Amino acid sequence: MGVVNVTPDSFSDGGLWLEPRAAVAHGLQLAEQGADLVDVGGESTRPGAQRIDAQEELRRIGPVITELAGAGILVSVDTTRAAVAEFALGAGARMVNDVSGGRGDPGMPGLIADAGVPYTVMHSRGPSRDMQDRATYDDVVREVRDELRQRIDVLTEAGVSPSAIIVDPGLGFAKLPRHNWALLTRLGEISRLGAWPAFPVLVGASRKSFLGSLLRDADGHPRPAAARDDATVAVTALAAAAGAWCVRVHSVAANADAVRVAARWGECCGQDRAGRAT
Ligand code: PMM
Repeated sequence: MGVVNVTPDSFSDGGLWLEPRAAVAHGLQLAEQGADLVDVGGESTRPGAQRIDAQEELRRIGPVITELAGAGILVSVDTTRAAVAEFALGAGARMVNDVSGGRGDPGMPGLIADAGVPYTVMHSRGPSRDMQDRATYDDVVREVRDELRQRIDVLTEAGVSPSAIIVDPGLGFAKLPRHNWALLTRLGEISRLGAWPAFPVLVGASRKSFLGSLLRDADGHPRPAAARDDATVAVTALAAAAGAWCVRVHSVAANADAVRVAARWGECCGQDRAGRAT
């Protein structure tokens, strides 16, 4: 999944794709580089971000979604608002990616049930403005699983089919670096939530600050966002090999290669020493 942030203030690419023509060209390029999906968002969710209104969100993403969908690209809309999701689906988007997991708008579960589209339920703990204040866990994997399961209960009670649900641990959303690493290294547990069949898992590690902290320079300065793509590719390979269904990334080409390597790796795990399928 390639990312097109039509925002002035996203943490790694804010302002680059604010002009619709630039955003469309970028989305087309991501698809050419191997993205199966392009995720278009109009509102930054960086820690501390202030909200914009729905009209402004629609003004940013509407023309971009229409053009990309018209060009045959599988578009996902990154929004927490049911009205924006509904408009985006009307403009040709085929998936909804909701970083609030349906908590941001009580109308979202009903809309997804009616539209019958795939829906990414991301774990978070409230608005981006002050979410890092809520990054307190005794056992982050258990608590994220419990909180995702509660969201899934609300969604299925509203009529959303479990087969439409994709789950996402929400790296960096009310999480400290150690929480992100715990979730990444225990991805299999995120996909199995209660009695439901395993859900596909989406991972959004691309360029996030926990990678910047890992790659601090000798003076202790975090690696800047623009120089975190190689580390992102490493996470992609490991997450894909661990069974992730999708990785959401800013820079597609190398990540698409990593996904293919991981797929081959997985196939070869079922081989004997002579390379024959077992
Ligand atoms: N991260 C961001 C935005 N949307 N959606 C999902 N499903 N998962 C994520 O981890 C996620 C997301 C923030 O990153 P960005 O500002 O670079 O888009």
